[in-house]
Amino acid sequence: MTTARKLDTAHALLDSVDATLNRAIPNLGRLQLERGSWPGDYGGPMFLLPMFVALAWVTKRLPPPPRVARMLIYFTSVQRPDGSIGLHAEATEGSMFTTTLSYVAMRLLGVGRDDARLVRMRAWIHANGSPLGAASWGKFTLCLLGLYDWKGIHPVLPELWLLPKDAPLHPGRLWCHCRQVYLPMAWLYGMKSTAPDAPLLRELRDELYQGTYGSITWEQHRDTVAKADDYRPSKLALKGVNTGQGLFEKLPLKPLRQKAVDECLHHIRYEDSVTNDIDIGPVNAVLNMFVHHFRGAQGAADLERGWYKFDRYYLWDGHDGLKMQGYNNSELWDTAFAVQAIEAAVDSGAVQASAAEPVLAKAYTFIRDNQILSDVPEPEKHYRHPCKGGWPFSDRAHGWPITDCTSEGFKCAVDLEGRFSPEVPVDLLRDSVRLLLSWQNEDGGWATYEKQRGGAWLEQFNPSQVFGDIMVDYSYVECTSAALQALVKAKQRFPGEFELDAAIARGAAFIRGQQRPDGSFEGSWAVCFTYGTWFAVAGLKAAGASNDDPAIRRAVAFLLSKQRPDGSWSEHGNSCRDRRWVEGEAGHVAQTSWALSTLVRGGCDVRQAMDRAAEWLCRRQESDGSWAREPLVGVFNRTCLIAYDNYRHYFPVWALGEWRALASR
Ligand code: LAN
Repeated sequence: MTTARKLDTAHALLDSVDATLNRAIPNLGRLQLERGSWPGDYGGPMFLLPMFVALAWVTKRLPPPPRVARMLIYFTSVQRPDGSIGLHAEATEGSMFTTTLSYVAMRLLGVGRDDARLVRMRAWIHANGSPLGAASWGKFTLCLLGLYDWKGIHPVLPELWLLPKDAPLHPGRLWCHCRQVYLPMAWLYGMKSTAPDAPLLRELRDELYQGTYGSITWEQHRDTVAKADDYRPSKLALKGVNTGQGLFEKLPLKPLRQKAVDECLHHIRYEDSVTNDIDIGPVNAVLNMFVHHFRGAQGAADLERGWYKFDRYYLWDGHDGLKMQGYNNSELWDTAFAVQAIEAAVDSGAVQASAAEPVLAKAYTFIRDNQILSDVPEPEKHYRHPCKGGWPFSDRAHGWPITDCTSEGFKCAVDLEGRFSPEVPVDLLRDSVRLLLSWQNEDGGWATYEKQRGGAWLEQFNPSQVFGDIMVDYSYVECTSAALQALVKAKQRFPGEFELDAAIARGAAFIRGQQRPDGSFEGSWAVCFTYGTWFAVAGLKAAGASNDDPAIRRAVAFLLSKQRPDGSWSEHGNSCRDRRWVEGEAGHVAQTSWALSTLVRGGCDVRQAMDRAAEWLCRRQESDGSWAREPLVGVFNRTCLIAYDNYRHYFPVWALGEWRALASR
């Protein structure tokens, strides 16, 4: 190519990136809610809606027919060609756990046993065993409905909550999500809470177990698990503990049991109260309500008060039907990223500041109004870390602060300081810094909600089968990078006020230690290596790494090796499950954005690779400034994908903004 032609194409690309950004910002403005955040579908996990339906049926609160019809559309749209339902909406194989629960849910919603969808589901269940092979949370849910016998699951002892606080197996040491799921489970198990029998349940027992229900030797099936549900097979250590728990369960210790379930109930009601009944996540949102239902008249007010959360927060009517979401929403997280993306576009010179101002103003309001202002009452007694100054993933009403959400919220609050009023009070910014420092783990990294409280050895007792790494709150590359970026900002904002250098150095060392031999970093909360590498490089750069730092060079080389001929990147969701790069089917906008952004920040010297990525992102934009929906890109606990519906709207803006700043230099 002649120099003149090269210049022409370079200009053409700059023009096209500018046009793309100037369509994307108004699009973000259109999608923004009045309160300043961005709404989005947070579906994906397939065990949630069935659990909700089971609760609605047991409590006689089934939704009105048009809503039921939308739920059935959801089950229909995610049913796999072989008749099964996967662990998440886009799973490449069926799961006994979710297929059984979905089957039950559709029947409870009024679908007849001869319905073609159910016939296919049943055929899959029987061809792959029976509900005896469902993963433990599936069996547990079936127990609540009387569709599985309590004798057929390992005990979930409420007495564990009476152990001395320092005991290695005390639930207070567990990752808060795990703790908050097993808490209502312990109450429900302790009480063996089961819905009263009903004709429909008798039919279901027949259909699911092909008439054998009465003759099952339940105790023998505690460890029975279908192949597809056995991601983390039970370890010997767990088997030992389970045998011990089984013996304990046989002892006649009525007063102790009462004391233990009362203790559990105290913590359940506390969790409801500090989250405005939203609860930390979707599973305890449902299980806590089951508890209140089974408490009878005593729980009626709690159930009544908590019920509103489902319609308002957890149920989402999306493009593929009505589902239950994985959290009450993802608004703080989305807003913080949208702000940084828009800032990058403006800083690059492509977008007029005035075009972005109204969007940023509203977003700032949302970030300000959703910072957590106080600690929960008596935190230590309830195994809670302080909260004041933190930011949640969703909103203040939810109330649980998270390390990386606090970091992203803090970064935005500082970046936009002085531009909009009223402002985040400076003392609350200081509280965020203190909180971030208080969360740093001994290994130098940051976990999700709390400091790591138990050893990794606890993972041997993971009873879930379908999820990996749920027992303790480990340090993660993503959380650590976000915290580092925030602390570096804190250093500029509050010079000399905090001891930050050592924390930053230890955090950077943690990230370095996570690099794989191929130069990549594994992501834990989105798919997968493009995400982890994006965070890792951002963290190392913030901590002062130069572009010729070998860790950065190797990360960049890794990404270059994965670029597709069309300029994009694409990782299949199974990368997380298999813990290795699995190439996706088609270029992915969010992943391409993370990769492009990493190349720019990492000082990639292959300009052509970055230009092809930028060009690809521009080409993929729709005429209204949006990007089309793409495969699920969020993940948790290695196996379960979850939607981040707004990633496609702001990550390309961020990456193109950064590319533009570099290209016009
Ligand atoms: C989330 C959502 C937010 C997410 C980020 C902040 C994006 C991440 O950087 C840190 C981890 C975190 C907080 C996270 C952890 C796992 C959650 C809570 C979820 C993916 C939403 C739903 C999921 C929860 C565990 C689902 C219930 C299932 C269990 C195994 C308990």
